[in-house]
Amino acid sequence: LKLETSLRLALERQEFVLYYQPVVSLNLGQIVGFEALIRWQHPEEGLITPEGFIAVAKETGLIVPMGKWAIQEACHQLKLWQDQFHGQPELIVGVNLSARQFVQQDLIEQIQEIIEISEINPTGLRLEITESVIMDDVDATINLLKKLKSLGLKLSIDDFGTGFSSLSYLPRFPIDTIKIDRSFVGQMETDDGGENLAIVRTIIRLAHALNKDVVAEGVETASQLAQLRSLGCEYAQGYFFLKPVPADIVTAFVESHP
Ligand code: G
Ligand code: G
Ligand code: MN
Ligand code: NA
Repeated sequence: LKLETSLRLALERQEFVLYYQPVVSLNLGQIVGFEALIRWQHPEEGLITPEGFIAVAKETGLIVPMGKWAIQEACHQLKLWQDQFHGQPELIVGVNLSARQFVQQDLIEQIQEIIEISEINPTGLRLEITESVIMDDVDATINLLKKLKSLGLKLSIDDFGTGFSSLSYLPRFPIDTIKIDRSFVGQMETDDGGENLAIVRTIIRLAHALNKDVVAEGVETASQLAQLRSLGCEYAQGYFFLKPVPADIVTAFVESHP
């Protein structure tokens, strides 16, 4: 079977699941939210990560219905967490939004409908958009981002630093959070010239100058964590804390670390 056909069937058969990776506050030492990441629970081959299928999903446009399902599923889960952890500091759930999803004519209506049907408080939803989405038509992008923001949700730029977006546009984007790409964090302490450390430091300063939160991705060691803390980074995610896991495992984790 062609992968495209298999993916189409998998969507119909509801074989996709969301895994969640905690985002941790470095000041509070607490989980402040999660990033939702799609997985394919294949009946014969077991759990398949997006590396194996996301490129084909993007090329064929299947990422549009898959991505919509992911937003619906993440909002359904967010509603459960908002009810269960009501009264505790708000948990933010981030969902990736691909370029093909971003340019759909009815994107705003779709997201609005998902928010209404799931009955979430939209302040707990964060859509993660990469720089590549943002580059094409800047004014149209800003308009669309403003409409998304008016739904009450949060926005982040994902994989920041890898897309060569013009920095001059950044202050005009109504985004809340900048996520530092894990390639910089991963090489922060190992490259000879210290370029990656310089990039991480610069992104953190830039984010703070623009009043944005900053999340470091791909933190794998205690030493990287200490370095990020000393640079004033407030939030991080990565295998050092927890790899992406099913919803019930992160629920148990939050219950035991109130
Ligand atoms: O979970 P990780 O393995 O490897 O995810 C790889 C990439 O797949 C992520 O960087 C992200 O861009 C993409 N991805 C994962 N889950 C989703 C999703 O629910 N929607 C979209 N649009 N992309 C996703
Ligand atoms: O591109 P995006 O940021 O949406 O996707 C995040 C990807 O990074 C996911 O595939 C996730 O599984 C992966 N990831 C999360 N934490 C780590 C980490 O500490 N190290 C590495 N190598 N990958 C990570
Ligand atoms: Mn992401
Ligand atoms: Na990223």
